[in-house]
Amino acid sequence: MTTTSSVTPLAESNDALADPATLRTRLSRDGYLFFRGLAPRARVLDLRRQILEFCKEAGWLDAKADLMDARWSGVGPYAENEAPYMQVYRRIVHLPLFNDLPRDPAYMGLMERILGGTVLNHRMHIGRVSFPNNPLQTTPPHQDFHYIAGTPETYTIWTPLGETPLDLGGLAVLRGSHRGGYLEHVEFPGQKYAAFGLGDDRLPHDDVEWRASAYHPGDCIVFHSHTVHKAMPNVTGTHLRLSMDNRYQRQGEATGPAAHRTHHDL
Ligand SMILES: O=C(O)CCC(=O)C(=O)O
Repeated sequence: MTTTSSVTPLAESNDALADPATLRTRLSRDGYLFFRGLAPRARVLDLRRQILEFCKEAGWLDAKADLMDARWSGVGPYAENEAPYMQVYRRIVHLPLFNDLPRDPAYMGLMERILGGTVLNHRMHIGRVSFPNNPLQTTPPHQDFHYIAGTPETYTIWTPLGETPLDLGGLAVLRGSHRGGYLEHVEFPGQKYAAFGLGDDRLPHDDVEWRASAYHPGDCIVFHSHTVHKAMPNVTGTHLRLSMDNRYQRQGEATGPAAHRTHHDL
């Protein structure tokens, strides 16, 4: 297991933003690109506020704390596919900003440079509210290709919706793990969402390394559909972690169902 104290920071690629060839070289070498402050910070924080309003109405937040602090009330913890979670999540998935933000010029422009063509942003946008005190319901190691299918040349952009120190449980990527292609996933009994993943015995071990950083609003990670990644557990005991995953590929290439459906068909 990756502990927050042992994880290697992600390499930043802001220096190559205007240089598509370097972006592609790094992406094909490492399986990911990490950018500080590339995502539209004000819109990211606006979406955080809108999601937290729903969390507050559901009683998940400490009413005495500042809304944007996302301080947990102690109700739950809940995870995706549990009824109280899905009642809130249905509202999140229908927020206009939740559906518009993934097509922000900052993301689309980046993906155009990387893909070198017209970009298709998948209709399936995924939002995550990760509770503390729920380590077993942490996103396990997996490759998005298992869930997305279509062309392997599909990329996820993971965006933290707020300050995300390591102990809040942000994303970790296994650098270099995309090189071996798709790996057979197994079902994890007891996992309430993202139930298919990769145990230690199925992960590549040569020339790979878990990487994660403390994230700020506006940061984002781009990774290949074969790059193994996972969440780190939210061990704060006190705060909710919010984030979003969006997928991009070249227009005209093979698509799987995720390109055309909303998450859970909500
Ligand atoms: O944020 C998470 O917990 C997991 C995100 C993820 O697995 C993804 O972006 O594909």
